[in-house]
Amino acid sequence: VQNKVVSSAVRDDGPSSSLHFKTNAETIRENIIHHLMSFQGRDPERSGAVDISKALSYTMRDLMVEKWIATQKTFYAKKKKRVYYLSLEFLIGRSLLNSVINLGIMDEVKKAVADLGYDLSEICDEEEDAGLGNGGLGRLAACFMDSIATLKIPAYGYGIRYEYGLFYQQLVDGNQVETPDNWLRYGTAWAFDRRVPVFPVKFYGHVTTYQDDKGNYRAQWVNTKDVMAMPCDMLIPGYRNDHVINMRLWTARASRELDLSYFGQGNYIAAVESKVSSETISKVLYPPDHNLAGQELRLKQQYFFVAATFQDIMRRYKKKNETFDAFPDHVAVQLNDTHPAIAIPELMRLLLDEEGIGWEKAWDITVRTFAYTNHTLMPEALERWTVELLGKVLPRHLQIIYEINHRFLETVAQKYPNDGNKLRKLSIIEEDGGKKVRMAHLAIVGSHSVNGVAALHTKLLQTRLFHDFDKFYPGKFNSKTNGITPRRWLLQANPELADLISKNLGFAWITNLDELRNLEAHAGKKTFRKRWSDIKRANKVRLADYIFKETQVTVDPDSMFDVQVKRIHEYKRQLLNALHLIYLYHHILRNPGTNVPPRTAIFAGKAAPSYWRAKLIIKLITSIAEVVNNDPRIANRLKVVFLPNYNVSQAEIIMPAADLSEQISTAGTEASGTGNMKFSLNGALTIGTLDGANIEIREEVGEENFFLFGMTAEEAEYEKLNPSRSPMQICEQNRDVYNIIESLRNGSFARGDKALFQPLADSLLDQYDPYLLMLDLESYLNCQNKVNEAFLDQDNWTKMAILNVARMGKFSTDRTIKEYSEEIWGILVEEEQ
Ligand code: IMP
Ligand code: B1N
Repeated sequence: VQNKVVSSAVRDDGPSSSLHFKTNAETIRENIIHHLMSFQGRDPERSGAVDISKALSYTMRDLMVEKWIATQKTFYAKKKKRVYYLSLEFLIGRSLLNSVINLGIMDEVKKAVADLGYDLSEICDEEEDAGLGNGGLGRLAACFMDSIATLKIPAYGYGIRYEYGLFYQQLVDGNQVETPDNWLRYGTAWAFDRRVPVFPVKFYGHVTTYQDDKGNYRAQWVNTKDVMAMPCDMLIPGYRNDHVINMRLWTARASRELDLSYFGQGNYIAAVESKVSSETISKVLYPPDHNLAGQELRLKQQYFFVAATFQDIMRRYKKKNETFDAFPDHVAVQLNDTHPAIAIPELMRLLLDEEGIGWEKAWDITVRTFAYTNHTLMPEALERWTVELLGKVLPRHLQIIYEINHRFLETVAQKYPNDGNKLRKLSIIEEDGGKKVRMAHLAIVGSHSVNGVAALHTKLLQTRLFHDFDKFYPGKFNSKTNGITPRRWLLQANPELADLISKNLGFAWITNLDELRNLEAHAGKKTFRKRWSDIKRANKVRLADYIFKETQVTVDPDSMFDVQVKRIHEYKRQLLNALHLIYLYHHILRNPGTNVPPRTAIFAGKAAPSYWRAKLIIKLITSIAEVVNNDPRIANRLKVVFLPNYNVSQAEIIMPAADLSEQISTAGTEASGTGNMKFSLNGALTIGTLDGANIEIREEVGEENFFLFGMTAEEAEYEKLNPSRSPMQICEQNRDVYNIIESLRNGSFARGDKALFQPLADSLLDQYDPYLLMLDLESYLNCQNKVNEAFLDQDNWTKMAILNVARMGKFSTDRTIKEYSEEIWGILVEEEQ
């Protein structure tokens, strides 16, 4: 792949200043050679791209370490309030090109690498993705880190250094097959394993009480099994501002290298087994998104990283403070969904049991410290731990949760006397069907802020899912629309377009995305549009080459690149997209003279390994591809491609090459979406529903530059309760629709196997289909017709694309992070001098 690298899009006002290391091409080259020899034992004359890639990464890290130390010192010097962003996922992707860009030494690095006989893009392609996340939630955390560093906010990311990230997806006979993502196989240059500070984390055991020296009874958690948490830091450079922050990712280590008590019993193997079992905690990322593993190991992962993180927070706080009164003035903790919500009882435990602070004061500190971000409305994704499991793994926390709930329900009872139903609905403990702890309720009660990730999502949290809480805590709920970092998603991924923009607008847009608005004035210029569409075409050629390399399918760069890339999930409705492709296939066969523009439908995304229906949807798409791509009557007017192993670096190739972005979830199901923003920022037009951030994107880019279809969230809700038409009726009334469904039943796409896709046909015709595919299908097909017509006028399409990009300023994570900072964390963002 030609991963072309930014050149003049990066300001040419020289390298950003460095302290110890000089950053000219010559010294960078010397450093690469030094790393090749001293750390890798390689002969520079016989080194390959892999070796150079690693040596260059170490060279970049050296540059960042100094800036990181200086940055940390400013935090101490200015006694700043610190933010801790707790997330079980950080989907970083690659770091080399990003660090070169953010350090502002592109030209020097390119020259250094060229002097060694290599092209920088080739070197960058050697890097493994750090895939420590499932999808949007994890990638958002990574974009946040970039903006936090760029805005110089005193913050840290905290998470787990999984040994295996999200599984590697292969397609075997069109079916998804998962293999382990062994990203650390050859080591990574970016992660610093540290020997200090190492913290013990307790599990199991039981709780006793004792009288402390003031005569107070205190709980003590004893007889625990301990695991050690070892820090591993990854550095995150801000964009050309000499500011470098870190993510601290914890690795599990046995509490003793080998448990000596086993040796006493002469049991060496048991000693090793016990070590291995402790270390499994940080072994692997759980792959289901929007669904619960419910497993003990997942709970242990959550507590493991939370407990280690809080010991680190306390250590740092205690360096400068004697008491805990000022804790919330110095520490803000943002919970990325409920995955780290066990932090709430953990902070209570530390304050009560370790510091001997009374309940009321400890609770006040806790609530003022925490803020919680909700990322989904899907009921099956709301975390609930059985009381049995929580009590076994974390007995003290269960006690504290019960006490929190008891006191909370008392305040509820005061406000709503004699309303048992209210108590049941709000309780942190779910009573029916085996007691469970509702982590979302715990997070709401234990935080001063609860935010949704787009306007509609927040409104639905307030009116549906957490309606009673919103009434009970007026003002606690707030909205923070997601964003993406323009550094990675435009400057890095689309260097040619970034270059064109910078040549016309200057460089301010890179850190102030609203500046893109000035592109509007250029949309009317023919020469500008020509340049624009040439760049889009070049990006499409690059993707076409990549598609050929990965799938051996040839696609036409002049066809419409119609793209849906995201996790495979019923609510995201990849199936709806597939139904349209079947329609198009039938349409072309029946009307060989039709003037629909040639289309290449591109899919990518992973299905959770145990989500058989999502896997069947992958099989359907690959099966449609097999039929359509090989049907000579279609004559290349429709191609279907499923790219295996969607990840961040693949997204960086796909986004710049898309013409049409498919954002077609059932209204009211996608909390925000962020892929939608990446496409639009790279000049794709969206076909989408009024869901998540689509609504705000459409508001910004203008309804005339957005292909809207389908029901609203309100209509969808209403239809579920009072269906206006049954899927069966729709099928009977519309010949095209009937033919689509029929082709799923008659084996047309299954080499004659009538049973294979029957479950999909059945779900479509089920009158209780929660995702309402049939009810939106006609509207979708009509809208796709409008897309076809619009695409025939290429010049106008380009105009619309330019206006999309020009109006995407709102969706920078710089704006999102400023809002979190000022409205939740209480930290004013310094304007750049
Ligand atoms: P931590 O905040 O203790 O994790 O330390 C992170 C980095 O901040 C250290 O490696 C030091 O470079 C710096 N640092 C730590 N403590 C202090 C301090 O008290 N004053 C100034 N800088 C410090
Ligand atoms: O978070 C993204 C949003 O843009 C998406 O709309 C939303 O679907 C996504 C359990 C999740 N919500 N919930 C998850 C991930 C892993 C897991 O184990 C749930 N992911 C989202 C960013 O706000």
